Amino acid sequence: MKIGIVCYPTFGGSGVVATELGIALAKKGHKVHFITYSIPVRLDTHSENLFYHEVRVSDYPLFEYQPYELVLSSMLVNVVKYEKLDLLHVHYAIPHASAAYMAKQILASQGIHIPFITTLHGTDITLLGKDASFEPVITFAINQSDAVTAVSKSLQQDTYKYFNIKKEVQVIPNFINLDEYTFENSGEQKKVYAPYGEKILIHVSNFRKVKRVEDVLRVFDKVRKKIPAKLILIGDGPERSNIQRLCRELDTCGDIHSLGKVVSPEKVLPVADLFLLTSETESFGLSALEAMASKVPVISTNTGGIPEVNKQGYSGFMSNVGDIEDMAKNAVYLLEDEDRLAQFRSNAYEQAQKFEIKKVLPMYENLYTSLTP
Ligand code: GMT
Repeated sequence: MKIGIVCYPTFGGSGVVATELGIALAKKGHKVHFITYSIPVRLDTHSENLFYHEVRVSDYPLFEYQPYELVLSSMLVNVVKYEKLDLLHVHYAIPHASAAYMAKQILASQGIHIPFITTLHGTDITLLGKDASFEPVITFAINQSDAVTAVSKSLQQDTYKYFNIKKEVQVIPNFINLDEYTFENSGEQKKVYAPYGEKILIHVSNFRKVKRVEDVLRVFDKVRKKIPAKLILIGDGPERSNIQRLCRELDTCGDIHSLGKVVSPEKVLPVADLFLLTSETESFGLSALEAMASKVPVISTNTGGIPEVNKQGYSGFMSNVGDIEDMAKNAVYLLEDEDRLAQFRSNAYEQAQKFEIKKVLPMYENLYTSLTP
């Protein structure tokens, strides 16, 4: 099959899922065309089945805002037509679903019929999409999609709640490729971050407000008062300066390793003893799944789709959003007992196995087959 994938090429979860999906499809012999504004960060595999089409908006002085969506639609028309694609799969509704709808209509006027699938990832529904400035377009584009998927039951329900959706929203969860988790040198690497055998807590995100990274620091501060510990921060984003300010205020900067954006977090995650995910809302929590695949238990909030991923008292613990005391208490409970920690590590890995790519990929392939002649 020839599949066009539209996504954000950045470190965000939707781009990661779209890229890993494309790579897996290419390995199975499908021709996969990525259509976006730069090479997806995780697209480091070279394959005769993978193609990249850059969407470049020229900087015309009349525009205060560049019309990316129109250029994307035109590019979709061209790629579908000249590469003879069978379907389009767009990740993150804004603005990809409406761009795909526009391309579909243009192509239909030329006698070319192409189905498009919209995969909803989270903030395109729970934060941005439901905002009045987007809502009518998003509702329309979702209803016009040939199929719609959401990455968790929670996101499926939020979509029905916030939008007047006439289509079925199918749940296809995020997935993980456990073959990428090799645990190479993690013992040696651990000493780099924690030379005196301190426990290591880790957080990975795009440092947006919704992640409540300040709570990560506050939980860490409480934990290190009880147990010698270090914190690794992976990622970058708008909250970084607030984080720096808070670590100075709490006097914890010396125990924090900020690694910035890391292309392969699976190479660092296995050094950690606990993963912290303090989000206000989270449709799934791919980063938590990546931690569990690294045998790292998860201390998280209980919001959105997180309970579908992190099992209370098994792969980790969940607390109400903002309940720093409870999160710190649960973290100490796990870190203070080696046997307990080892048990939770193995549970976390077992939980991650439920989301193995080989279980999830056929769901997408079946959907593709159902939409093509
Ligand atoms: O905000 C992010 O975490 C990035 C965002 C994205 O779309 O790039 O992630 C969302 O999609 C991920 C992949 O499906 C989910 O695992 C994340 O939970 C979701 N983020 C939120 O809902 C906040």
